[in-house]
Amino acid sequence: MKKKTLLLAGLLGFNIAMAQEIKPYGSLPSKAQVAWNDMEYYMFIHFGPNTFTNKEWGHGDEDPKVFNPTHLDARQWARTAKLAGMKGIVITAKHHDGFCLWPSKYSTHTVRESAWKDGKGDVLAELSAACKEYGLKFGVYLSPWDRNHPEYGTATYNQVFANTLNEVLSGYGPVFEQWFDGANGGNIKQPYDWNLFHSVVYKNQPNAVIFSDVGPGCRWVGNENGIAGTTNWSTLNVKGFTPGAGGPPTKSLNEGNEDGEQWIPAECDVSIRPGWFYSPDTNDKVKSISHLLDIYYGSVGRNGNLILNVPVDREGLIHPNDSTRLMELRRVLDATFKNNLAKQAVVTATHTRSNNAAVQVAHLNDGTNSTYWATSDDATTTAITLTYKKPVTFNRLVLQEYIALGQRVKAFSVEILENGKMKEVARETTIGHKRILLLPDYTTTQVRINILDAKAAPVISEVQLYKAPGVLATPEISRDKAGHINITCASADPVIHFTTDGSMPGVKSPVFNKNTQLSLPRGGTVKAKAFLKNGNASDLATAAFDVAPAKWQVIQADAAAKDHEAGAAIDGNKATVYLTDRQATAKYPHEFQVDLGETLSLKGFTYIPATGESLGGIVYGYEFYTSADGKNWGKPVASGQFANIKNSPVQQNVAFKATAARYIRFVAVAPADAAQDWAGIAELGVITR
Ligand code: FUL
Repeated sequence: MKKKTLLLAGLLGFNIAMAQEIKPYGSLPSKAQVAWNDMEYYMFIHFGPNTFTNKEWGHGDEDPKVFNPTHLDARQWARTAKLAGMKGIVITAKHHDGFCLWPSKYSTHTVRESAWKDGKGDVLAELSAACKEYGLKFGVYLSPWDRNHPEYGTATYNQVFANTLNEVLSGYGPVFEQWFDGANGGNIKQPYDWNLFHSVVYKNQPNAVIFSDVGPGCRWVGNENGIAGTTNWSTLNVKGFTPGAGGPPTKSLNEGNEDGEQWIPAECDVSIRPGWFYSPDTNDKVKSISHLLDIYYGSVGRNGNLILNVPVDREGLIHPNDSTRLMELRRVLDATFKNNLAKQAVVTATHTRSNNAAVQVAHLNDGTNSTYWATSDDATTTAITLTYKKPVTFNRLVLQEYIALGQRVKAFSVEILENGKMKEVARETTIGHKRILLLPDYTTTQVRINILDAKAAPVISEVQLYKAPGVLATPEISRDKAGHINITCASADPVIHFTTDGSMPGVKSPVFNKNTQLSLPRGGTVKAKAFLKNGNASDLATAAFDVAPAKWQVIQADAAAKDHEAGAAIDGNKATVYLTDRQATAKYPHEFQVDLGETLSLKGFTYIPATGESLGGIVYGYEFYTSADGKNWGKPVASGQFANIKNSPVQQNVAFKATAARYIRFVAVAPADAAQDWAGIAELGVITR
């Protein structure tokens, strides 16, 4: 080995002796990207005026005085992230409303103009110090789309944004990730100077990973559900694409591109609540453990990093409902990944690369992904076998590639020894930084991983096996049109206990089973928990209902698409949807009128869009009218846009000045997706409480 190459290998931080003997394959990660992938799980914090105004996209004209957290404690955020097992925090330094969480020189819409700490506070200073104290990495989100800045949309704005960036990236210590949001829901078009923005990032923070739809550090995964594709390449084709509306197709974002031009791994962003910002309306809607586990396995388990948003509340704290859930999740993950059963196995492989001290079969189960095993260059199919003296029971398989040398594996299968024969129990595609397979319990003395196809000699750093404890599924609470409540649980044997008085259900609370008659046609709150005989309990499910659509009737709607009749919008079931006729020539606006069957004091309405394969028709612009007689409607009681509904199609709650009415009219004014002329409603509801 030449001295120079050795030095190079050392400089690149690659693994010890002779690593250069394995030729890197394809697009490669930088050292910063490798370190970033190792972080796997970190916190997103959305915080700003929206926290106080119940908005998802502020308009930028909010009075900065609304920003006034009463007990802001960034150390509590950092402590929570640390205890949750997260490795860093990324905060919305500036969201679309333009409000800066630090006293920026380049804006007059900042914490300085707010009521908080008499304008003397600086959230970024407090958070970066707290992250340092707790050993967490610190990252920043800055939205180029700015609905406040007077220069937005003019030739000078790009420099304003660059100055703003420079201020943040030079003022608060090391930044591990720079999050650039591609969203732009406004009418003013501003061509962004991405080269300028990137140069500011790299000048100040050469190790920062830059997030956008096209990286260059990491990429948006194509949805806000936190779920990557089962096939997930960390490489992406970016030529011809730009961040935001000009981004690559959703499938590429979700699955990457095999042999893509650049190393741009997926980051899965999702909020622990339905919205990105805190709202008191969502205190009871923190995602369940079952849901969060699906997200964890769908992101970290599929070669993606998970950035989980935990919105800070109006006090300036992480709400106890969110932190409790994070700790419950941590307990489950710790119990799952405590005992690596692969460590007790004798590991063998069919093809091991020779004459390379860095390559060892023993590295496969040594518990670290900084060492590896590999085949010789001609062997792109191979098998790794774990053999046990006594049978082991497992239900999770973790595989990791040594990504510093590129992503290589294209297909693999898993077999176990059963009755003297090998039986295939899984067949999958990519691995990347980490792949976790969820399997039923298997008891066996031999597990084999067959690499069926690879771009080049597989370089695997880890094979791990675990036995995850059973987790009781969170109960699901639903209510039908008439107001009858149903509570189910996906786990087999538990007893479900519930309350309707707001108290925590315990084993002494009433039992819910198929004979239970529970009806809440006028609304109410149901809390439920599942219990096993041994005392184990699920996490808490809560559902708050308003008036049921028992007496409601559709009095006017557009022609409906086949199997999607108008009644589905008010049947209490969000799985059935009303879609206007997709073949029809009728274009926006679409109108929908309902007779509530009685006069109610209305304080707002709710809209759940139709999502899922081949549905769409998500409404963006809306008007909402009320009437006492179904004839005189007057001016709309509410109108506007459902902010961020395209990427995050969750229930929308719109409040308006209380009014007594028997008839309601929802007008879909503009679509979220300009290519879709039809409107869809999974459920329309009213707010009376
Ligand atoms: C989106 C934004 O529009 C949302 O408000 C949120 O910040 C999310 C993380 O990114 O593009």
